[in-house]
Amino acid sequence: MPCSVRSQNPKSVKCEPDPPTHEDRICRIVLGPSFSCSLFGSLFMRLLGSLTSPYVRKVRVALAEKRLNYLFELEDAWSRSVPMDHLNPLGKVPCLILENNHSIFDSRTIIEYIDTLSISNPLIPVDGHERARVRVYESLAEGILDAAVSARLEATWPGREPNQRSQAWIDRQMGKVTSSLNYLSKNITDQAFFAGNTFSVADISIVCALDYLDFRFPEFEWKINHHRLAFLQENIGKRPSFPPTH
Ligand SMILES: N[C@@H](CCC(=O)N[C@@H](CS)C(=O)NCC(=O)O)C(=O)O
Repeated sequence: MPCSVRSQNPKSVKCEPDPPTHEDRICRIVLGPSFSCSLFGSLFMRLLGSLTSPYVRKVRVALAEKRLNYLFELEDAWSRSVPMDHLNPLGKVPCLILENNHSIFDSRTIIEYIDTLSISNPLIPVDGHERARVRVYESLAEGILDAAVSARLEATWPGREPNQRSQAWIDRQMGKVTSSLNYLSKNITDQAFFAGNTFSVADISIVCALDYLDFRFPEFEWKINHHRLAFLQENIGKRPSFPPTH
């Protein structure tokens, strides 16, 4: 059962999340089997992020797969009044703040870290070749996201005037997305997961990247040419860790 706690008043625990507002910072406790409200603020990792960031989503899915408790603290990296330089000098989310207040940033580094926290559901294989394959897919998915986010910002970032936007830049970035999807389609096999027979961070990263394309680029009809990718996206996306993060 989800629980939400307003950061201004940590004692008021409710059982239904409040609708997020830009003014409010809302902490949501993501419950695991060993949850106890009295632990609030002392033992939990905190994940700073927004509900729409695909990079944050990757981390949320990974935390769910690893069955780890954490506090989810809504943070809009684009409209912060207080800088987050002391947490992540790049001013980006996701940012994971550990119980000792040390912060870890970049979704790939965060996922690598949380994979070490429990032995259940390993996300990154130990073996050299298998590990490299999974990490290449993870990097490719990250590249798809970086290109798609860059194209979207070029088209929509409010800090830019219409005559400062470059269609050539957008086309260049979307070209990277297209060639990455072609590469994936060519290289995936008929196995159940993107990088073989075992669920891994490659699946988290690719499904989150494909879902982001569907969310932000509904006119980009990539599924017409990539049936197998679309099938795996749908199938893997049914795992219980994915739907609550949509
Ligand atoms: N490589 C980073 C990318 C994170 C990222 O770009 N996050 C976006 C949110 S979708 C952000 O915080 N952007 C704010 C900015 O660039 O100022 C990761 O994987 O965590």
